[in-house]
Amino acid sequence: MEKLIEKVKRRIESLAQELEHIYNDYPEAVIGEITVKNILGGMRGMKSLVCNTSYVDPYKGLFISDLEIPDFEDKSPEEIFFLLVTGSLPSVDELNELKSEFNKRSRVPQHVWTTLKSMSQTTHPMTMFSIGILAMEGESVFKQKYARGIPKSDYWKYTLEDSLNLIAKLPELAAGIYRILFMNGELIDTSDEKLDLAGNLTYRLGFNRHNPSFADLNRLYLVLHCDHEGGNVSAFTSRVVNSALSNIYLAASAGLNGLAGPLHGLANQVCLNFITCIHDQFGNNPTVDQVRDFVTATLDAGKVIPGYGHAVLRVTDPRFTSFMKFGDAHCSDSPYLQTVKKLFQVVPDILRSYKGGKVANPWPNVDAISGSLLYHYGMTHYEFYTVMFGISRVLGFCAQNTIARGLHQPIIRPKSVTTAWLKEYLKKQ
Ligand code: CMX
Repeated sequence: MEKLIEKVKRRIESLAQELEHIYNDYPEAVIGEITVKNILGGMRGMKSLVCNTSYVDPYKGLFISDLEIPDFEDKSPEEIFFLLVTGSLPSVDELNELKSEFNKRSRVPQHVWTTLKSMSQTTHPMTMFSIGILAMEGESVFKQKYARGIPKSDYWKYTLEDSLNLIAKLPELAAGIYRILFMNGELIDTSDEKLDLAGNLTYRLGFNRHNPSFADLNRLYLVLHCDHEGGNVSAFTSRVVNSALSNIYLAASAGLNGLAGPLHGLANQVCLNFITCIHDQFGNNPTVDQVRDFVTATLDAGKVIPGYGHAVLRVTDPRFTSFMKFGDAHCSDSPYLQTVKKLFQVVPDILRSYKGGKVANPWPNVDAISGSLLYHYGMTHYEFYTVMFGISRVLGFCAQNTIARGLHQPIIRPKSVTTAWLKEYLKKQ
C-alpha cells in the first residue's frame, strides 16, 4: 500500500501548506455574512467547511478534482476512491495494488452475522447496515493506536488503514444483509479473487455473476454516489463525528443514519415506491396525463415529489443523466424507466409553479432514476436501495475524514443561540 499512502501523504502536505498560507495571509478575511435566513434555514448556502475530495457546482454537478461526471463515469469504485483521497487517478500498478488490498481485507467477521441474524426481519436494511458497521468497530486500528498514544501527525494513516478495512468489507456486508432479509438468510460464502468491489457485490447478492450488465450497473452505481462535497447530511454528520476522533466505523455508521432519511438517500426507495403506486393505479404504461394527475394529487396531500429538488443543484442532476444514458443503452423498454421519463416530462413544470415558485430546483436528482434500473435487473426489494447508495457514499466519508485528520482539523463545534438571544440581538440592530 506504499504507493497509496505516499500519495495521500503528499496531498495532505500540499493542502496543509496552502491552508497555512491562507490562514497566515488572510486570518480575518470575511467569506460571507450569516443572516437570520441562514440560521433558520438549515444553514443553506453558508460556506463553513473545507472539503477537498469533491465539489458540487449548482449548474454542472459533481466534480472530483477537476473531473466532471462524463470524465469519470466509466471508472471503477476502486479508481474513484483513489481519486477522492489522492486527487489523481491511479496508474495500472496502483489500481492493482488497491484491488488486491481490498480483496485481502474483504471478510466480514463471523460475530457480525450472529448479530445481524438475531435482529427482527422487519428491521430496515439501512439500520442493519449501520449496525453491521458499528459491530466491526472493535477492529479499529485508529482506536487501538490512539489508546496507546500516537502523534497527531499519524491520525490520518490509521484513519486510512481503517478506511481500507471498512470499504473492503462493504460488498460482503451489504450483500449478506440482502440475503438475510430477502433470501432466507442463505449467505453466499465463497469468494472469487478476480472480482472487483462491484463484481463481488453482484456475485454475493446472488445475481448471476455472468450478467455483465448488472455488474456494470452496480459499478456505475458505486461510482456515481461516492461523494457530494462536505455539507450534505450524511457527509457532514460523518465529518462532525470523526472530528471528535471517533473512529471511521463510528463516523460511517452515523453518516449512514443520516443517509437513511427520506429527504436524503432514502428518496431512492421512496421513488421506486412512488412509481409502483402509479403502476398499481394506472397499469404499467400510464399516460402522461395520468402521471401528471398522480403528481398533483401527491402534492395536494402535502407530500414531496421524491427524486426532485436539491439543496445545491439548480439543473438536472448529471448523475440522473448518466443513469439515463445507461438505461437507454441497456433497458430502454423497462416500464419503470418509461415512467421515470414521463415524470421527467411533467414534474419540473408542476414544481415551478408550486408554492408560488418556492421550490428552488424543480429538476430531478439522482434518486429519481437509480432504483428503476436496479428494479429492471431483478432487485425488486426497494428497501435495499439506500444500502446500495450507502456502500458508495462510505468511500466519500472515508476520503473526507482521512484528509481532515491529515490537516489536523479541529473538533467541529458551531455556536448555537437561543430565540431570546436572537430577539435581543436583533432589537439592538
Ligand atoms: N416536492 C415538493 N416540494 C418540494 C420539493 C419536491 N420535490 N423540493 C422542494 N420542495 C419544497 C420544500 O419542501 C420547501 O417547502 P417548505 O418551505 O414549505 O418546507 C420549498 O420547496 C423550498 O425548498 P427548497 O429550497 O427548494 O429545497 P431544500 O433545499 O429545502 O430541500 C430537498 C432540498 C432535496 C430536501 C427537497 O428538494 C426535497 O424534499 N426533495 C424530495 C426528496 C428528495 O428527492 N431527496 C433526495 C435529494 C438528493 C439526496 O440527498 O440524495
